[in-house]
Amino acid sequence: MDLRYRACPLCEAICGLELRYQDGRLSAIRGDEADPFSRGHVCPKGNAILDLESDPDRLRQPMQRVDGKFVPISWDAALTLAGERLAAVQREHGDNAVAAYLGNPNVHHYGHTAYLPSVLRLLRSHNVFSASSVDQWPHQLVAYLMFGHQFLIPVPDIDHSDCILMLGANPIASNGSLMTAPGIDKRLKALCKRGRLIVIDPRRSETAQIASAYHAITPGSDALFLIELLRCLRRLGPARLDHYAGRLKGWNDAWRAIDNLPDLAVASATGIAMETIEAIAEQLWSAERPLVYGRLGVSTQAFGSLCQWLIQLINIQLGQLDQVGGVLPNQAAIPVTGPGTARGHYARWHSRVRGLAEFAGELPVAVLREEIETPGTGQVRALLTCAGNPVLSTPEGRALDRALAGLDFMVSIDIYINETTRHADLILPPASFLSQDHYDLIFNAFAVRHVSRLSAPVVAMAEGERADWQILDGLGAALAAAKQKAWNPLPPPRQLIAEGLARGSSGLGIDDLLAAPHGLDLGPLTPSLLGRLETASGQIECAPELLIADLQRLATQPAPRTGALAPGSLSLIGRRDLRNNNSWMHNAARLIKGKPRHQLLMHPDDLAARGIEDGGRVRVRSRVGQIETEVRATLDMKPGVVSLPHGFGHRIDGVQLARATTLAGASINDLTDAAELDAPSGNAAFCGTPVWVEAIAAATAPGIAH
Ligand SMILES: Nc1nc2c(c(=O)[nH]1)N[C@H]1C(S)=C(S)[C@@H](COP(=O)(O)OP(=O)(O)OC[C@H]3O[C@@H](n4cnc5c(=O)[nH]c(N)nc54)[C@H](O)[C@@H]3O)O[C@H]1N2
Ligand SMILES: Nc1nc2c(c(=O)[nH]1)N[C@H]1C(S)=C(S)[C@@H](COP(=O)(O)OP(=O)(O)OC[C@H]3O[C@@H](n4cnc5c(=O)[nH]c(N)nc54)[C@H](O)[C@@H]3O)O[C@H]1N2
Ligand code: SF4
Ligand SMILES: [Mo]
Repeated sequence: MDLRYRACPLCEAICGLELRYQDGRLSAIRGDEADPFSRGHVCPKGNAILDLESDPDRLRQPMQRVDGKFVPISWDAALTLAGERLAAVQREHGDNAVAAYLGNPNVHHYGHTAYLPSVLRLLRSHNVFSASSVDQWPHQLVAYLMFGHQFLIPVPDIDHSDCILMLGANPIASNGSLMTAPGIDKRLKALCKRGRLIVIDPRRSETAQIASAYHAITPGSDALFLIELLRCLRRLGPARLDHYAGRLKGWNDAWRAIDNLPDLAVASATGIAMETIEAIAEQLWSAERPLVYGRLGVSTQAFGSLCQWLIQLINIQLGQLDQVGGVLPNQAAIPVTGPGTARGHYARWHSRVRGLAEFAGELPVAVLREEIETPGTGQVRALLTCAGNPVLSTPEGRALDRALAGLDFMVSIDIYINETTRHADLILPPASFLSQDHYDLIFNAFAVRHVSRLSAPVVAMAEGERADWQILDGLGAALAAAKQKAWNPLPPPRQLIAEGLARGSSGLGIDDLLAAPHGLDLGPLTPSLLGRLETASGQIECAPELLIADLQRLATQPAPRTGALAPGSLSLIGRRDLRNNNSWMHNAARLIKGKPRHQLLMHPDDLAARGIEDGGRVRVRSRVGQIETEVRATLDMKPGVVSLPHGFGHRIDGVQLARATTLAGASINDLTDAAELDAPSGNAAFCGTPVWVEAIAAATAPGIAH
C-alpha cells in the first residue's frame, strides 16, 4: 500500500485527500487526517474521484467531429486546426466573432486559471463569458466598487464569530462557497453551541435544519429584508464606526438614499414579520462577534448586487467588517489582489445586442445565445469552451443548445462529450489532475484561515496525454501562428507558482511547500482591509453610484417576482445535494446510487390546490420553456415556492455519458429566463422564476424523464 496526498479539486473546500495506491492503481480515497485545515474531512464527491479516474466515457485523446461522429485526431493536428479555424473566423468577421466560455472547474485547476489569460489576450474578443455571471458576480462587483478590487472579498470568520446571519447559502450541502472551510458541518455545529446561526432561505435547507433559527423568505426579496434589518440596527444604537476612522466615504449618502426610499411593505413582500426582523437585529447587535454572510441564493437574484452591498453595510454598522470574528479578507500566500493582479473594470464595452456592460473583461453569459443568433457585424460565429457546460448551467439552456448547433466552429477543452461539448468540432481532453502540479490560487485566497499547499503530481501522465497548461499553451501557440502574432509561452506551473509565492509576504518558497505534502496552516485571519483598499479615494466607498441608482429600481418594484404578480404561479428556486457537482458528476456510480434527487420539491398545500399527488408526474412551465418531472411533497418548502436542483436533465442525443443519461430529471435551466438579471452586474437572476405546475394524466406519463 502506497499513500499519496493531494488537495481535492472538486469544490471550494479543497480538502486534503489521502490516495491509496495498490500495485500502482488507485484503490481507495480517504480524508487526509494530517491536513491541518481539512483534518480528515472528505465528502462523497471526493470518493467519487475513483469513478472519475476509471470512467470509460472520459476522453483520453483529442476528438474531432466528422459527419456527426467523434473520431480520434492527433494533438498536433487538433491544435493546428483549432488555431487556424479560430483565426480564420476572426480574419473574416472580426475579433468579436470568436467567443469564449469558461466554466467552474477552471478555478479548481492551476493549469487553467494561470494559463487562460494569455490565450484570452491573444483572442482580443469582447465576447468572453464565464460561470461567474451565473454565480458570484455581485460579490465581485460590490468588492470592486466598495474596496477597489474584484477579489478583495471579505470572508466570514466562522470559527471565531458568535452569531452568523446566513442568507441564500446551504454549506451543509455545498461544503461552503466564497468561504473555504472544509468540514463546515463541524464548524457550524460548534458555532451553534457557542452562539447562534440564523438561516434565511425559502426552503428549510440542510443548513437551516442544524441552525439555531430559521426563517422562510420569499425568493428575490432579500434586499428588502436587509434594508429593514439595517433600519432596525440603527434604532438599537449608533453605528460602531471607530475602527474605520476617516476611511468611510459616502456613509451618510448611503443612509440618505435608504431613508429616502418609499414604504417597501417589507413584511408582506418578504413573508418575514417586522418583529422577527427586529429580533434578529437585536441578536446581531448584542452579540460580541456577529457577522452577515450571503451567498448564491442572494447573488443569483434580481437585486443580487444590492444584497451584497447591503450585507457589507450591515457588517460596517455592526463594526464587524475587517474584524476578527466578523468578515475580513484573507492575505493569501500567492496574492490575488495588489500589484500585478486584475482589479477589474466596468462598462469599458457593452454587449452588441442588449447593450449590457462588461465587467472585469467579461459579458454576462445570459447574452451568449442572442450574440450567436442575431445577425450583423460582430455576430458570434465560433466558440471556445473550457471546462464548462452552459447548456445545463445557464438560463434558457435549451435555446443556447440550439444556437450552438448553428456555429461555424467550436472547440472545447473538456473531459466529456456532454450537452455542450457534443456541438464541438474538436474536443481537447486534459490528463488527470492527479498527474499535474496544482496550487489553489482562488480558494486559498477565500479560506477562513491562512493556508497554503502545493499539490504535486501523484501519478505519472500517461503517454500521449497533455496537462491543462500544455493544452492552453499549445492552443495559444497555434492561434498566434495562424494570426501571425508572437506567442510568449509561460513557464511550467511549478516555476509560476514559485514566482507567485515570491510576490506575496508569507516568506514561503516552493521548497517549503514541497516539504509539507499535507499543506500548511499559517494562522487565523487578521484585519488587513484598510491597508489594502484599491479605490481611487483610498477609502471604503459606501455609496457607489451604480448601487444607489439601483435602489430606485428596487423602490419602483418593491415586491420582485413574489409569484403574486402572476396568477396561479409558483416561485422556482434551485438547490444542491451533497452527491452532485453542478452538471458534470452524474456519470459517477458512487454519486447516483440511492434515492432519486431530481424531484420538484413542493409544499403539500400547493400540491393539494392543484390536485397533484405526492410522487406524481408534472409539467412545469415558465415564460420561456417547459419540462416534465416528478414532485415530492415536503413541509420544508415555503408555500408558494418550489425547488429543483440544477445540473440534471442530461440529453441523450449525442451525449456520451452512459450512466448520467439514464438518470431521471429535467434541467432547471430550461425554465430560467435569460431576460431576468441583476441590473448592475448582469448576473443571472435564477431565484424566483415564476412557474406554473400541473399534473400530467397518468395514462400519458412516460416512465423515466431524460
Ligand atoms: N438554475 C441554476 N443554474 C446554475 C446554478 C444554480 O444554482 N441554479 N449554479 C450556477 C453555478 S454556481 C455555477 S458555478 C455554474 C457552473 O456552470 P459550468 O461551469 O458551465 O458547469 P459545470 O456543470 O460545472 O460544467 C463543468 C464542465 O467542466 C468539465 N470538466 C470537469 N473537470 C474538468 C477538468 O479537469 N478539465 C476540463 N477541461 N474540463 C473539466 C465537465 O465535463 C463539464 O463540461 O452553474 C450555474 N448554474
Ligand atoms: N454538493 C455540491 N457542492 C457544491 C456544488 C454542487 O453542485 N454540489 N457547487 C459548488 C458551487 S459552483 C457553488 S457556487 C457553491 C454554492 O454554494 P451555496 O452558496 O451554499 O449555494 P446553494 O447550496 O445552491 O444554496 C443556495 C441556497 O439559497 C437558497 N435560495 C434560493 N433563492 C433564495 C432567495 O431568494 N433568498 C434566499 N435567502 N435564499 C435563496 C436555496 O434554497 C439554497 O438553500 O457550491 C459548491 N459546492
Ligand atoms: S467537500 Fe469538496 S473538496 Fe472536500 S472532498 Fe468533497 S468535493 Fe472534495
Ligand atoms: Mo458556482
